[in-house]
Amino acid sequence: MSTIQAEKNKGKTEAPKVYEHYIGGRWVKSESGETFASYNPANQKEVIGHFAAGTANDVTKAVDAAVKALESWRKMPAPHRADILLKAAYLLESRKEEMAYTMVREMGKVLKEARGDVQEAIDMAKFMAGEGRRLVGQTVPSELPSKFAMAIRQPVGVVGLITPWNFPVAIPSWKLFPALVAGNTVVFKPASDTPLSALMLVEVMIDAGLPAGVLNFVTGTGSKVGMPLIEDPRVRMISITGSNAVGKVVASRCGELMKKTTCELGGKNAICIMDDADLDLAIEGAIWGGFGTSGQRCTAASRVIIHESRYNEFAERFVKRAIALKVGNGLDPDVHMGPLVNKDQLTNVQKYVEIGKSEGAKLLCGGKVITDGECANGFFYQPTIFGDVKPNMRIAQEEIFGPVVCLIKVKSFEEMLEVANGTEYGLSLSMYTHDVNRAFRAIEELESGIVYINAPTIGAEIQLPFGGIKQTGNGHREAGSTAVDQFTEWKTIFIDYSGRLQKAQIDTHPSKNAGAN
Ligand code: UN1
Repeated sequence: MSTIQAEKNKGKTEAPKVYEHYIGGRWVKSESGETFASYNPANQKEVIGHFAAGTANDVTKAVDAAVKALESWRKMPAPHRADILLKAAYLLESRKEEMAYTMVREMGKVLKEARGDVQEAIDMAKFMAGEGRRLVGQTVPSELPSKFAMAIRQPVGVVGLITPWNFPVAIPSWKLFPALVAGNTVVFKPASDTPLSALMLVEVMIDAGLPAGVLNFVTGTGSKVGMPLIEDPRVRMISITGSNAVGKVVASRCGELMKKTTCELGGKNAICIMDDADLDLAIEGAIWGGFGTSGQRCTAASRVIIHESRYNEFAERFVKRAIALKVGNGLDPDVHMGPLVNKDQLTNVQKYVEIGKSEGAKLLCGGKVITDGECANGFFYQPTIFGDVKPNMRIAQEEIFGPVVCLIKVKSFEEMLEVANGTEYGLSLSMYTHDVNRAFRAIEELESGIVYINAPTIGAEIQLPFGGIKQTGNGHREAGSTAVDQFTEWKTIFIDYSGRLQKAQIDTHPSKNAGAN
């Protein structure tokens, strides 16, 4: 099942490979015997591979294996679990190029970004390996003498990870590595658009020495694999990154089942450009934030809110830069923007562009599917900018997840904050200004989990919490040490070594004898 072999499949003579689930330490076929294909979004004629179409029974077997492996895995000292993660970090480094290349073929982002995606997983593996020697608990003074009070972390148990296609290696790593270092066992269902990138991550974990059953991998649809995973009572937690619509279905069902759930969902992020901003810097930031990964990031800067005194200059120069972006196959080093991931995404973007036009926004550039030349067989869309967008238009409120940026003109700093905060999402907001007072007010008042000053909304580093408020998430953070919070349960421990019955709240010194005095 080597992926080097898969790379060779690019050759016209060899048929694309068939890949299997990984359950209980073995590669196994789907019980259904059926497969689904993954295609290159830059060239639909290229099949990346065939993958096992999972069923509820496959999920049951994966959970069986995860349950079986849990006892010894959770008892392995965390620093030893961490050693496996560190080994995985080095293996990821050695396979970085191969994985990045596969990722471009599988989901379309440009090679530099694909390398960044794998790098994010490498960083996360190293960071979480360090957590193996921390997994910090609490020790506090007791209110009673000869009594010790502390709280420790314990694994949640078997956890289900459901991950998206836009960061096919990085996002699984944000979930998988903290889950493993904390002593959980895992059933991992990757997005059906990017099963091979995910499978390569699984191969790395196997090579790093993960014991059988600790990580189980089941490919297939949300309804046939994702839902049975959620429904299995032995799965104690679901961690999902995806759209709001799917996140709500998952969170509601997990709520009914009293299952721990972490949802990392949509965004409608904005770059704010004040009158004193460095416009050159802001334009480069808005290009990277809006069109990086073809706008398919939950952190994408899909709105740019500009002070009226700079609006015309910004709009003119920004449009010029966007038109100059080269769109094409992400493997071509001259290409700035790859395709959208699939036909549905393309249709969705096209739908929003029509909505924008009908709402009265002014199409400044783009707005079309690209069908000529080397783009003929892929899902390519022009970098698209709407001007004169009103904050309440649908294109300025709803997540489009494509290369479409809305320009909104405001009159003041206060109005800028209000517009930036005026969506149902709260992931990433950015402010370009050189006024330190405004910068700090923005930090204080922007309603989002992440704030950037003089940088775009994308590109968070892994050593700090990642996530959002409002409709973006359900109150947790991935990445950083905070990721461990998701994948552990607290156990509070009191050790009384006084040799007598001591009653908290009642015996407490000095009020104990208050009545007697
Ligand atoms: C996402 O868009 O789903 O901060 C994740 C960033 C990346 C991760 C994005 N490090 O843009």
